[in-house]
Amino acid sequence: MKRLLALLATGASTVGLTVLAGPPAQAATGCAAEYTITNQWEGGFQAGVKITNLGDPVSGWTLGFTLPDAGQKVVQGWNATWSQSGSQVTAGGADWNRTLSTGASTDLGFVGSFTGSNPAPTSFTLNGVTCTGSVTDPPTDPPATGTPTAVNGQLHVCGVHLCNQYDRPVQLRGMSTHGIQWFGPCYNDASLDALAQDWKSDLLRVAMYVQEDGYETDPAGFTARVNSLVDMAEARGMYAVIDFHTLTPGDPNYNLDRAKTFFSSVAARNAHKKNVIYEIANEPNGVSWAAVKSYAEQVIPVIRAADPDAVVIVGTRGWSSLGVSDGSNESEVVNNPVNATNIMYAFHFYAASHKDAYRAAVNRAAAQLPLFVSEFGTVSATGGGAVDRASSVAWLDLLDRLKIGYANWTYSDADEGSAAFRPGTCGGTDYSSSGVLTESGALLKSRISTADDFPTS
Ligand code: IDC
Repeated sequence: MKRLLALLATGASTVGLTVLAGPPAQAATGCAAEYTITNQWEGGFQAGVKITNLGDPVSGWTLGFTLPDAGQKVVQGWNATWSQSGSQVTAGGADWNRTLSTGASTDLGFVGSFTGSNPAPTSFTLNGVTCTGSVTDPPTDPPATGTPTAVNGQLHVCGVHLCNQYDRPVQLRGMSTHGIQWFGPCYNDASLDALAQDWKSDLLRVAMYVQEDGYETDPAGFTARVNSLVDMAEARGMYAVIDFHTLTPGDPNYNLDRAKTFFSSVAARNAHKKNVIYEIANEPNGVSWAAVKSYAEQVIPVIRAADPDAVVIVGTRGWSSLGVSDGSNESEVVNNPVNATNIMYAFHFYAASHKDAYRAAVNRAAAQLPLFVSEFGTVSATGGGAVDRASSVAWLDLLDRLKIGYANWTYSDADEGSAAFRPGTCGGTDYSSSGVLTESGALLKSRISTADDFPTS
């Protein structure tokens, strides 16, 4: 709305015009549509339409609107099947954005022509229902100066590193949620303020289990919850790793259709954000690298279609051990990499279980593959037991030296050694005092909160 008001005040040309359908403060029902003329020239223009489903989940949709001037025509559109009859325009969902969960958005657009004036349509329908909802404008104000996302901006893979907007390598250090189906109360404004401000965390990994009472039981609800955590991280200047937390069964192809549906939705909804990294399969296990690679090569294009520039993390064989836990090693990936750019490979470890042989593999692999430690624990691979301080410190020193980013399991109050908070913490409001931390939490907070080294030139 800010942009529309500014435009009316200056009487500028219609380029950049944004019209929100429906009164902005109205209760969210059904759908919202945001129409933006992104470019205009003599007799022609380009427009984008962002639609947000504010009603029940849909598995197919048709957008309808009227072009107000008789001379306005859709010439060619994208991200939907477009047609026009008289002044009525319809756009039907494409394969990859046909499913829209509650709260999900997708962006489509077209090149048009006009003969007289080029006014914006004023009313939109989604599956016949008039869109009266309002969407919050995507944040246009950059996050507070000095936050990880403000300094680094959109990330990309450069060689074996993760690079920032200055094309310089950065190491992101942060925490992973526990399963959001179990520990939802741990992720609120107070806990995320503590993570961003006290811990000075660069990232929040959002672990969305697919099984174990996770995504498969309520796709729309979990998609909305993930999106809201992405927003909460963004508001605090942190990156968000969207983790499709497959674990049992270990073959990610079991969840291939769910992954396509989920990622088409979250990628379209978050495409304009700079803080999102997609992790497409937490820990493949009991499955060949070839099967994991095949899965990745089907899911990555779905993400790219909606969000072309985001970094994607691919899980590896043997619970994301680069195959080491299955008696293999990184050469299976080096010799047969995923056919995609701007990707990293996941390496996970639990310090009390995985020691020198695993560190040696990471040390070797880091010279050849972009690695991201999207999950690790200071304890045993069960997630419980005692903190192995010596092994944890050896690992963290190695990751610092190699500039490999990491997320620690877990920012939760689970009753297990890997949790950062003592049991019961999430029932209260204090996430900051040292008394709420476990041994693992205290160690990680002390490591993560040291000054970042983010080059800016
Ligand atoms: C563990 C949790 C535990 C839960 C279990 C089964 O800590 O509370 O009961 O999962 O869902 C992983 C997995 C991660 C595991 C963790 C510890 O990615 O889901 O969490 N771990 O076992 N890989 C290696 C260890």
